[in-house]
Amino acid sequence: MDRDNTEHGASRSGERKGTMDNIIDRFRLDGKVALVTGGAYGIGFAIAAALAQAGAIIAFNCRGQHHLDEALADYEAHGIEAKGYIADVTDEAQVAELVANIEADLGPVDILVNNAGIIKRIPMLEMSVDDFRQVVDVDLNAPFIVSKAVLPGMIAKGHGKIINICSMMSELGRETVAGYAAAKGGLKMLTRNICSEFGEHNIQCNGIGPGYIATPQTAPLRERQADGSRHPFDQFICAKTPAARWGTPEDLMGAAVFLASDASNFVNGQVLYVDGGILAYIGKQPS
Ligand code: NAP
Ligand code: GCO
Repeated sequence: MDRDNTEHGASRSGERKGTMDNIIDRFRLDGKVALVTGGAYGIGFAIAAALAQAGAIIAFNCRGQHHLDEALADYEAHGIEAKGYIADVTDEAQVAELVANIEADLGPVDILVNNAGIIKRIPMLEMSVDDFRQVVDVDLNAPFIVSKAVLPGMIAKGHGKIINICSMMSELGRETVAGYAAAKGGLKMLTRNICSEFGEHNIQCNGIGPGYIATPQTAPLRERQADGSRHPFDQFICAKTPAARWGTPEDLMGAAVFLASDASNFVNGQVLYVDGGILAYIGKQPS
């Protein structure tokens, strides 16, 4: 048997050549329809912009006309042709109509980013059950609802990508975010379950776990104090993060394109943490 042949008669160099071709092309999303929930601003907007730059056709939703109009103007200003829809992701009927409208306007959804999310920062003993339920409804029940709505189309097409925007709170807790941590922990397991149930249909479901990202959601944690000093939480996070900075929505764009593309077809059920290293670090010793 010569150097290039395996016992199965296949040529090793042939195998190598097949897997090495066009690796950059495997990150392209040309012609793929992507739905980014909550894509009007923040992390969702940045992820939608990244998928558009890779060639995807963008659909996004939010709850109100004002945010929709502002978002459409922002997408246009970035040279991105996006279709926006008003839909509350916690409402199954609105989600069914959203997906039906997207399919009629653009075609079946190839890529779903479950990004829409809220947080309520309330000490647990002061948090009402209703507050807890509202957070779980948006951050966990809604990804289930929207995933269920797009999976039949993905199965019919023989491929699909679902990306759930998890969190460091999929791994860690902290005071005042009981509902959020419970929901994001559950979202990590929903990610693994969708992977398990639909992998045989060539559908990959993975999560992105952002660290602390500067968006409207975290603005209260970065507000300047009355004396002009930095918010204590702002200082805390920068000391806990090896990158010594807050992340930006743009920091998440590469991970989103990777998990939405053919480059990740054998990656399934994983959460990719884009956190500046915070989850790996005990934190800087106070000076
Ligand atoms: P954000 O600035 O508050 O944006 C949240 C988006 O979700 C908005 O577009 C909002 O749109 C939409 N949304 C909320 N509830 C909705 C509902 N019921 N139906 C439809 N859309 C809804 O938050 P962000 O910081 O960009 O966070 C985006 C995602 O990343 C969330 O899942 C969040 O938990 C997660 N995350 C954020 C960070 C961070 O540090 N920022 C870190 C880890 C994970 P409307 O309000 O206009 O409807
Ligand atoms: C908080 C923050 C975090 C971030 C993010 C971290 O109050 O602790 O809002 O929860 O949003 O989820 O990954």
